[in-house]
Amino acid sequence: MEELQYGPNGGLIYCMEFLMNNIDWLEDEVGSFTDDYLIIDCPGQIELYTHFDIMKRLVEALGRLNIAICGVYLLESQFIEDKSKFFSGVLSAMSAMINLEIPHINVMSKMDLLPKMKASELERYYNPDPLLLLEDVNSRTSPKYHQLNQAIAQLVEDFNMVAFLPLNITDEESITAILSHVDNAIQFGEDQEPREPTEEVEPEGDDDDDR
Ligand SMILES: Nc1nc2c(ncn2[C@@H]2O[C@H](COP(=O)(O)OP(=O)(O)OP(=O)(O)O)[C@@H](O)[C@H]2O)c(=O)[nH]1
Ligand SMILES: [Mg+2]
Repeated sequence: MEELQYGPNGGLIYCMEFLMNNIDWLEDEVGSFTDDYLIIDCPGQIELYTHFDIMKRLVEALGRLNIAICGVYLLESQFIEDKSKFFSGVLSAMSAMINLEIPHINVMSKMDLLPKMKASELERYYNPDPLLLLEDVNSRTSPKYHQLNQAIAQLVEDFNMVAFLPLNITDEESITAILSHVDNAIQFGEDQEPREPTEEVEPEGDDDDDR
């Protein structure tokens, strides 16, 4: 950023372009993994997934290495506190799903930070209920926007693509549930040969799956 006098977003785009121009490097780095589970933590700037084709190109490059990919979109649970913000998150998730065209799951993260809510109320966020948006924004916006509000709610309903799995980092079961959804999405393990038992003794309680 200093050298080229870019701002944070410009710097990020430059980095991603630089990576794509040096994709051989990435291919060498990931090429030696087999039967492993790589987690690539991607930057949070939504433009990378919605305005540019750079992530799609990255996904295609990984696909050429025969890596099965699952996109995992994380939306923080705090978004629930502002319904418009929550639905903008839903639309971003949908946009990323449509652009990337890969198996995809959506996760509502940081559930440990959310004040207690009724399960039925939470369900309206896990499977986004467009009425939540309409009730809230219609009461706060001038009638001239109501048709637009309705159109956005309708879009979410018509596509019906986005549902969230809750992730509470303090609850191992919620982590296991997400992992199994990812495994299912990429059919992890289905095309693997049974492994030979190894001489090594696994530490007790350790998960013996290599991911
Ligand atoms: N309580 C709690 N804190 C979390 C959790 N996940 C992350 N944090 C904290 O939230 C802060 C921001 O971290 P992230 O949300 O991972 O965001 P980031 O990776 O810095 O930013 P982007 O990925 O670019 O959005 C850090 O201080 C984390 O320790 C969680 O599940 N629960
Ligand atoms: Mg991050």
